[in-house]
Amino acid sequence: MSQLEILEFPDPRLRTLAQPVTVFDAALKTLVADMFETMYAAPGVGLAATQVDVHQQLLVADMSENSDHPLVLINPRILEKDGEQVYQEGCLSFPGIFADVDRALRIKVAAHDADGGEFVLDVEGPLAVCIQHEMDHLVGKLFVDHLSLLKRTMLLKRMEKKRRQNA
Ligand code: GNR
Ligand code: NI
Repeated sequence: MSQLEILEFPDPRLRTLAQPVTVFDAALKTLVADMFETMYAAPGVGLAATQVDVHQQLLVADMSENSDHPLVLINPRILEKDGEQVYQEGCLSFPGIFADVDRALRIKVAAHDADGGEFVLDVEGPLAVCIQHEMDHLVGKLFVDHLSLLKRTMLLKRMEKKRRQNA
């Protein structure tokens, strides 16, 4: 297993549209294992392939207390969504910045596992937030895109300042 490098904003590769996975082979399983290793080490609760510069529709997540409920979603698609929730989000591609984002409360999502089998997941609350956040990455969308221009500008300035202080 190996840890992968996580792209950070404003890397333009974060805006890439991911393509569907068509081959469910050993290389895909290695990628999934490496993404889990990268996510747990960060530490994070989710990771989209886009963030490790792999432009395929693949995401991993684990929002469980003990980090023992790994979820892999390949070629995920939303079947239903309803309700609304506001949750304070962070993103491994935006170290140190957090903001409240409005999303659906509950989603029903169909996806494939690493063996190609299809399943449907009905989730709500924080896990629903995480999956929506990761699915956004797969279409090149970032959590700050959900904010008002004013809020986004303030946060990005704050991030720049932190970056300069750390340099
Ligand atoms: O680790 C992460 N935490 C998080 C917290 C609130 C809402 C979403 C997330 S996802 C994030 C990891 C990440 O950047 N995934 O793309
Ligand atoms: Ni993210």
